[in-house]
Amino acid sequence: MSERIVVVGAALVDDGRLLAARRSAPVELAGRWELPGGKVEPGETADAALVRELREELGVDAEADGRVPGEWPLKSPYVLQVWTARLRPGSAAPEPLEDHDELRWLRPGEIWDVNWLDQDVPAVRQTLAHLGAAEGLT
Ligand code: 523
Repeated sequence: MSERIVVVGAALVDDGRLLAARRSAPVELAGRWELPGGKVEPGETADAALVRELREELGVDAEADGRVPGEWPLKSPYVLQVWTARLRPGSAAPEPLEDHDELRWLRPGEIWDVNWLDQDVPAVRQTLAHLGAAEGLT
């Protein structure tokens, strides 16, 4: 059927802060900030992909909470979906192990201080609308 491949992004929230990650590759995306994540593999659920990507890329033990409504087009055949996530007790703090060269925990009022990837902007906006008040992010 369709060639659509889901990329999951994590709205990783901790203590009223949202994690943003600065991409180091590929060159056309390097220096721009994203909700960290990656492609869902064949046979994998989106929330499992999210947990795997966060372990690989950031070295954390995270759990997915639920999906932020909506879906944002990326370069075909990819589409971006966002899941909220949190660190499990005892998790290491996130570190930029691969794909990223800097991380920032953004507090309310700092969310738009970083140069988000164009396609992440509507996803971040929707994430804030979805969980902002409950998580103290707005
Ligand atoms: N995006 C994107 N925003 C965003 C993510 C996680 C990904 O625009 N928040 C784009 C960037 C890439 C594509 O989605 O064009 C795939 O993301 P990537 O490279 O992080 O996926 P991986 O880690 O699964 O890719 P591989 O290196 O191929 O394993």
